[in-house]
Amino acid sequence: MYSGVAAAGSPGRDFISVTLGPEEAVGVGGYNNSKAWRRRSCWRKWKQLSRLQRSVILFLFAFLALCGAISYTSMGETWKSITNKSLDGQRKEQEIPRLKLANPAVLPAPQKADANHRDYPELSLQKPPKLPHVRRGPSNLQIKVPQRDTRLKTRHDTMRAVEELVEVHKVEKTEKSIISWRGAVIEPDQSTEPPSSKIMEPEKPSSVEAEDQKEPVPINERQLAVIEAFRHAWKGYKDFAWGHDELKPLSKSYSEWFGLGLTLIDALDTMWILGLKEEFEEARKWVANDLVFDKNVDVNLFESTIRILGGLLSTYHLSGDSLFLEKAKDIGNRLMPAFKTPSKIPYSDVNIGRGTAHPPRWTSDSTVAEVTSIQLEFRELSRLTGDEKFRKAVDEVMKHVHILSGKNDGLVPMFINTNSGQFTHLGVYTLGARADSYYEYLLKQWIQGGKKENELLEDYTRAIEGVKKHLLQRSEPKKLTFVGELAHGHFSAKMDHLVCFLPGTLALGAHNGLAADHMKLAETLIETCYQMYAQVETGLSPEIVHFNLHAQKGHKDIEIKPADRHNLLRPETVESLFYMYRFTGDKKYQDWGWEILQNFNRYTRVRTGGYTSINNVQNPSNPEPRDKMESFFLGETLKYMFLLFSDDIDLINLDKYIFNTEAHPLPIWVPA
Ligand code: DMJ
Repeated sequence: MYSGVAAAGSPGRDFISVTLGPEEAVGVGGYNNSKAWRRRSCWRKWKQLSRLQRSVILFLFAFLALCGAISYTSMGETWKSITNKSLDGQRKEQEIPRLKLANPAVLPAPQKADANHRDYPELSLQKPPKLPHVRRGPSNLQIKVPQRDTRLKTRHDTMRAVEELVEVHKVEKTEKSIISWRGAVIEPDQSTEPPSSKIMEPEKPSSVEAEDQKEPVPINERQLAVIEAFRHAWKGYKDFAWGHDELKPLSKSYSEWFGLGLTLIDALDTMWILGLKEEFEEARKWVANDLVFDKNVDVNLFESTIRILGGLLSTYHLSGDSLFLEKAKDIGNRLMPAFKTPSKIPYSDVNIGRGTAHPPRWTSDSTVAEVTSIQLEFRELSRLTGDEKFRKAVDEVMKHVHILSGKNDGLVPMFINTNSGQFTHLGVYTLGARADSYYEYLLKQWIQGGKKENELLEDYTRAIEGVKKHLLQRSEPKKLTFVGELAHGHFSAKMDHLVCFLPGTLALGAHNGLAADHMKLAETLIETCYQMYAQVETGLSPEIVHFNLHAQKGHKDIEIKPADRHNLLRPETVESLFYMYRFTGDKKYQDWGWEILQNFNRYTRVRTGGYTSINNVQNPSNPEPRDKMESFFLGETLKYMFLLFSDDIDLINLDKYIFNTEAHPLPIWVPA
């Protein structure tokens, strides 16, 4: 309360003095705090002031009120801009947190663990209120933002539980622990037509994000064991091979193939699917800061397409992070010189820095499986970028092979010449190395494109008939159906482990409406693939087996030659087990996969981190470690294990996604 105004309005002194005096609050006759007295007293004081004094006081009031109004508005602006800046900052530095912002409870959003606690302390405890979706995606590229995981939800207690599972044997003994974890529902873009063969428009951002309302499926004990295995493998890679192609876990070093961080890229989407936030974020930083394709290095077109281009595209789809699409475009463009050949059948090798391509030194042939198993990736790259050249190049290869002579009831030879465009080394037919994924990609391209490209389906169904006619036999004593090889009319009872992709592919075809006997065949073949593990001393399959066609006392169905008894941690059997379990729900497939995981842990796990290929699956006391962890162990084997053990059919829904041959899921353009 103002009081006791001592005015000094003398001419020489141009100011007003307003003094606050407690004594003024005390009126004559003592303190009277009645409202009426206070009002009267104020009014009296006011009247005692000169006009000048009153004007000055009024002016001061007005001025203060104005200042107040201005600072209120600017604080609001500042607050808004601070909030926006922090969001932008998060988006730039780590793409994942922006997903958090879209819906923190339901997105996989790999990010620093402490950031989780800091920013979303409620995440581990309860479902936070829904926040409005933040539009994601690279508007500058005008690409379609994939609809992605809407349910990869992790809880910190899950991760803690994983950390405690240091030894897998502990997991085996553990009673069912109740660990709540949200599985992923990955919603690919469902609304897009396959690109036409004419001018393509790039995919545009969708206007509405898919919202998944389904209840999350809790993670189970076996999935936890896979997570633990992955983290152990990753630890080795991180400690001794970070940023290099492959870990050498025994010598605690690395090997280079292309010098492009192959294991790291191959493992990106596995980390996303397993919900390994910290690991993903760290790897993402490496991709952002250290992955450079402008290098004078020869890469194999097929391997770099399925592992690098495929890995980047699928990670883009799962995470929505445009960094991965940018990198995919970069490598895609750098691989294009491979197609500059007289026949348009691509060369096997490309120098991605120089932009030159060439066949291997000793031949002008390419491998049939290699030139026909790059299509899913390049077609998807065209769809995302609107640049048709990628799709044109790979479609041309398929059209060419479709009409080529030299097939045997749909079965293709293993080599094709880049000059003439003709098959070479005619007369040898296998579903194993050098031909395997030709068959896989016929079916998968047909599914990817919405089941419209009839030539692909035709070639696939013919080939399966060819397999039945020429390559199927049964072994003794267990009468296992297996896929052998044909060489110039002679049947060989040899089967590569690689052929074990076939049961899964057959099951996928049957699921997509192909003949029911494809599923029957898948069931018998997966049994054989399992026996390729179960009948061996370590419980791990060798690279190649020979089946006994005649019963002999004391002989099993399977013979293994010394040169073939290695195991490279390959995925094919686990891959097929995954498809079989998804389509039949028969738990035996999960149990078989669980046995395999345990045997990988027994015989290939390296104590200091990582897993190793082994030289001798027949010697449990010394499986002879090879000192190499292939990138596909993280990219494929452990991913398929995790999916096999999941009971959530929406964790990479097979009606919405198609896996490339390196287990990188890409969207089906027109899903069922
Ligand atoms: C992977 O690179 C791919 O699965 C490919 O199709 C075959 N070889 C390895 C795994 O065995």
